[in-house]
Amino acid sequence: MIKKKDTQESSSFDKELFKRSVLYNVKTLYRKTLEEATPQQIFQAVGYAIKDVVIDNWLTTHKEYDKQDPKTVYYLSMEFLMGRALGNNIINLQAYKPVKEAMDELGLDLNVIEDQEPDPALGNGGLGRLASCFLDSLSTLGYAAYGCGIRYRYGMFKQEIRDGYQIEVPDNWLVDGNPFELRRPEYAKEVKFGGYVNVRIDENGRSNFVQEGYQSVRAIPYDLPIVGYGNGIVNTLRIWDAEAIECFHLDSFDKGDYQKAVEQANLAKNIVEVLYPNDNHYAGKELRLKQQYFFISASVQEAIAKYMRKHDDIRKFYEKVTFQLNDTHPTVAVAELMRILMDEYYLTWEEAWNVTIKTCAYTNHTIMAEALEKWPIELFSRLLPRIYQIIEEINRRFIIKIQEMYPGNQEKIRKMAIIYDGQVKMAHLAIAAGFSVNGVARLHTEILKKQELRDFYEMMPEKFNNKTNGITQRRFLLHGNPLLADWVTAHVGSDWITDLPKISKLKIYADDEKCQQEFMNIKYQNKVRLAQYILEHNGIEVDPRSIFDVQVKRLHEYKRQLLNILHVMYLYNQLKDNPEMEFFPRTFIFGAKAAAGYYNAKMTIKLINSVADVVNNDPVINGRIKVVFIENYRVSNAELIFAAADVSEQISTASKEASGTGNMKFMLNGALTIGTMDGANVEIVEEVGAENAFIFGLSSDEVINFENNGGYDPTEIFNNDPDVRRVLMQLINGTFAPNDPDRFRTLYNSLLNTISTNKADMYFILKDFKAYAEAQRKVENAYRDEKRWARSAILNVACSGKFTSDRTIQEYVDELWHLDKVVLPKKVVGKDKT
Ligand code: GPV
Repeated sequence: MIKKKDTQESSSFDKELFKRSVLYNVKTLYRKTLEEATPQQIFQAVGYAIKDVVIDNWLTTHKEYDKQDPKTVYYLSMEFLMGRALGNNIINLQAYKPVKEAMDELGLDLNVIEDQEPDPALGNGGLGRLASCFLDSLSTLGYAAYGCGIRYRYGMFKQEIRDGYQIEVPDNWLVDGNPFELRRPEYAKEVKFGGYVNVRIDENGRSNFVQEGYQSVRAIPYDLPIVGYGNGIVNTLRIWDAEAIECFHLDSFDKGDYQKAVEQANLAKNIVEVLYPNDNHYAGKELRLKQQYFFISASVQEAIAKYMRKHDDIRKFYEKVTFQLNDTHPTVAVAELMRILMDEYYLTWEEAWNVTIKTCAYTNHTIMAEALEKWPIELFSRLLPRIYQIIEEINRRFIIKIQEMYPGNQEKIRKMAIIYDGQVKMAHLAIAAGFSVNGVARLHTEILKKQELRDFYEMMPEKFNNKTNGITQRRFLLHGNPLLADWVTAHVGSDWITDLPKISKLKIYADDEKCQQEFMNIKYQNKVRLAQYILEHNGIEVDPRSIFDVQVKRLHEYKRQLLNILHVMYLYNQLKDNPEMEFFPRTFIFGAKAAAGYYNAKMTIKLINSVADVVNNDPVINGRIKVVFIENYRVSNAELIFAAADVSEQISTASKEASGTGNMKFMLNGALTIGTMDGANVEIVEEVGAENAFIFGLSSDEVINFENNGGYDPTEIFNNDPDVRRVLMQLINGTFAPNDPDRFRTLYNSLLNTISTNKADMYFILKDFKAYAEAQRKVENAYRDEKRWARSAILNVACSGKFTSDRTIQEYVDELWHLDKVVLPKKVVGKDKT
């Protein structure tokens, strides 16, 4: 039975006013009529019209914050992978339908207009996207929050595929201007680098540490509005740009000044130039540390200045402010806070420490060893002399604490010191100087406690806690999959938009045949939509009746795209041997960017495209297997892809994926997971039931066991399994590279050769191959039973309630941040401009 159709929209949006505003903007911005304007210009005009509506709520929100003085979280992050703002802002203003109508009436297509917006891609992958989901939830739940980050001139590179290889193209996302940003020069801050520390006696006779002989840049904030869903709350994402500090007049500089001025101008230009495109990997570049200190110093300075505008006792800073560190990247914040408290507010070490340790909290996002940030002392102390001095003192005191707890135990100091072996260890600093250490899924947190951070957990168990990640259903269902969103609302009402667990009411429809058909029909339409995108962008025709089997995420060996494509090769061999065998047509869809310097990752992309060339064009296969690599995977096309997926590939080596969040987006859109017991997959299966997913492979305990005992020997599998051997030989016999049979030898070596690499198959691909192939057979059989499949898919949607970032944020608030809920006076809620 279908319930009454809830309206998902506020009725207060003034459509006529909005239309006039768009026309006015086209005129004043471009001196054009609508007919003359380019699509990009129309986007800008619509963007400014929406910003106009948002601005009023933004003002009201901050007036109210001023009145109510709520505690505020500063989410400090090198990355915010926001995705497009226009559609999301319209959704959260509850104005999608009137805006769409307004556009129709002006003869415009809202989808086309949305497509003009460049994806703000100020992040790599999961970590940056999580930060963006968190901001959406903070506003929607009504908590005062700032996201603080960097306004990179170039975000994540654009990926082009040429001849099957990835080419990186600069992402000049600001060329046409960003209608949503607001430059705030009145909040500019100076940030100092280099020089040396001196002791000076000030006018009050106090001896003071001062940095001298430094270079500095001016940090200028740009504010982006973060619109809450239907509640009138607008928080701020503050991203910092760098400008040169003018310190000389052209007629009065000597040679030294000129040199310095040029250097400072270069420093400013370089600092915010580009996002480092490494995911889960630390490269140790000096410029990266400069970026970190740049945005942290500016953000901490401003947080303190803002606090002091309303309060007089800096010693109680922590009562009103929390700094959440998104991984170790912003960890210099603890030392910068200490510096300002001591050097500028004259707090004693003990007083400053008491504030710092109650203000800062750290989230760990990986156990991958190569991601751990360790800066050489030489570099660190040269670039940040005063900050280094403070970290030395934090370290000295921390070691005393270790010794008190473990007298005479040198081993503990070796393993836990913040500065050791010529390096500054940022994770150790973050753990020692904060009140909380959290992992991002239950399994991940347990591994942190038992393995990676075991010594710290034993010493300070009270700091450790779990916050399983989540995603925003506003972007990834309401905006990304309007057909399914409307269907869900028609059946269970619209509460799920702000209360996702309510979506569990769908369970009663899982066995309803009519609902099953409706669901499969919506999925089919979404597959048609994606097939069109693939045809337009890849020139490949895919059959929307085939199983859409999707792996989209950063390319990384631990995520095992290689396992997926090796399995495709295996299926191809089977069909070639036995063309008449029963086989349900399947489209294998990949999307992934590889870090520019990551050879194996880039060769995996080439392999996927090479397999695609052969398989897609083989008449024996006759379209039963299609392989598609979607170019330039990013937030905007992700929304189309999740909506169209039947199968969600979550096949990381168990223990390696801290949480994963794509897994949740697929589930919310009714895809079934094929995956390992890793990260949040564990909790997904717990919610939906093992019978509605396809779980395979080694457990994290088994993987960790092998690792602790020197790995395993893949040659045995190679020797005894002819299917595996055949696939591996095809990597080096030219099957997919006829002109260059050695092209994929490095990939082959990574799986087998213990000579050229010191460990073979570090990610247990061969070890898990058989189990994966078996799980894939189960997928195929399950899909043949359409009713059963639809039932499972509906149950995936219905059981996704736990994985909203609203739940995650509420846990952070309740257990760590203790923010005050802000409610706006009734009359402004959902109201647009007057
Ligand atoms: I550290 N993550 C990421 O995207 N980039 C990084 O540099 C690091 C972690 C990811 C993890 O790999 C995911 O498992 C996790 O879901 C995500 O962070 C958010 O916590």
